[in-house]
Amino acid sequence: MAAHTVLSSVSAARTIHHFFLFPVPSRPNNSSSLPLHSSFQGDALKTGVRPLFSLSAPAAAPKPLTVVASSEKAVAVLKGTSVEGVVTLTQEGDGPTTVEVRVTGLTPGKHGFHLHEFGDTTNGCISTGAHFNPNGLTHGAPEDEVRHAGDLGKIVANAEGVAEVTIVDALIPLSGTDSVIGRAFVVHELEDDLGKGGHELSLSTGNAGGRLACGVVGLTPL
Ligand SMILES: [Cu+2]
Ligand SMILES: [Zn+2]
Repeated sequence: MAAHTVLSSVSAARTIHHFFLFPVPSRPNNSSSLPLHSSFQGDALKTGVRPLFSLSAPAAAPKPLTVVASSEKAVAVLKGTSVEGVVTLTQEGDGPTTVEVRVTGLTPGKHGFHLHEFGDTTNGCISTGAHFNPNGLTHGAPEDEVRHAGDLGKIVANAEGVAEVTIVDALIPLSGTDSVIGRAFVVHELEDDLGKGGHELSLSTGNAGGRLACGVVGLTPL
């Protein structure tokens, strides 16, 4: 049962799906907490009193009111010593968030890629804190049910050091109580062991090594 999808990658045409079925079993209130879809089907108020300024047309029958799902878009500009990139996030309604990633200046191969808790870079990427973990779980793979919300797995750089990938993930919304606006993406030196490496850091960070670049997620026009 997965909440995360990698749609495409320049270095290898991979497609990895990480969708939760909705509603997310571990967060039963999640889908109902965001009033993005609603309809009103109540009765019109009937007082039996004619309006003071009577119009010739009869009162319109009550129509169901539908609030169209909202869309949100956000961006993070990643900066490091030699690594940089741009991450764009879009979300429609309370659906999954699509994350488009392009990072340059990497060593070829796999690099851990996470959403960290704080959008604070006063002390460089270290002050972004730990992985975003609103549910108090241990570190895991994006496909795992037990994972940090911020566990987005890895990005893979090609021979030119460019990683380009599109990820779809249901645990990093752009609104609501678990919104990721104001938090930060971090690209790591090493591959994330997804909690399975047996290292003392495996269940907290995936033992992904140093932080090469980071950027704060902020809202941007659609
Ligand atoms: Cu990280
Ligand atoms: Zn984690």
